[in-house]
Amino acid sequence: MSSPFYGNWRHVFKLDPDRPIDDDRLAAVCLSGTDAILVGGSSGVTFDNTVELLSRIRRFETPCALELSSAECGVPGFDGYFIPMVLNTEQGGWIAGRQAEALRDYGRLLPWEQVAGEAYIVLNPDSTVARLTEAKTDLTADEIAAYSQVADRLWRAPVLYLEYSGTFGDMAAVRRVRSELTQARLFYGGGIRTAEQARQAALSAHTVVVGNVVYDDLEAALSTVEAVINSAKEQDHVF
Ligand code: 1GP
Repeated sequence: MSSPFYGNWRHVFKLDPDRPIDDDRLAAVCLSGTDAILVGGSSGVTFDNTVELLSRIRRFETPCALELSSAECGVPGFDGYFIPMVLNTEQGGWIAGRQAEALRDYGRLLPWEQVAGEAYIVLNPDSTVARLTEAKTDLTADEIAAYSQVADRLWRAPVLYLEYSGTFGDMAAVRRVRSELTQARLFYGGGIRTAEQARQAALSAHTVVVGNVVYDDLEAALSTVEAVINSAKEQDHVF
């Protein structure tokens, strides 16, 4: 079987269609050497602002994928699509209900060979996504590991996403999750604002997602690319 579209990603910038980004900043992000741009957001994402952002990213060759958290925003033309599911919520709609509705209405339109389920564990109680999905974020390391096994071993989800959006997470917990995975690729995102944090995240997860800092400190954001790529090279050398 060939590698999935995200199979080699080590560093990813996540851009929110609902947040303005000027052409210079977008060019710097796309030309930074990152492996891909992930388009997604927790609120205010529409078909129109997603189309607009995609068309601007397409001036560059950087691969670009969409997190499809609402069916109406299913814009064609991305290199890949992730369908998020939140594991640690008691609101079943975020686990499978919304996804089932979307597939009922739009499933026939999806380019399935470029679609991957993305199992989220949401861990920052103050993030928009945690509030929106009513995620149970006060998990122990054992509980995080157990939810990860639900995704990896029971559901065989291709991507497990530890989401600390807005705050830098517990790298020991992230490393433990990675060490216990049998097949899923581990995405880490949340609070990366320096090259050193990016390096630590790259030592802990397979793929490092950098979001907010793009909008408030471009230089710092760009420094995370080299930090992750170098860390990945070191690990490839050691292992
Ligand atoms: C958000 O995981 C990403 O979904 C990145 O988090 O915005 O905190 O970098 P930050």
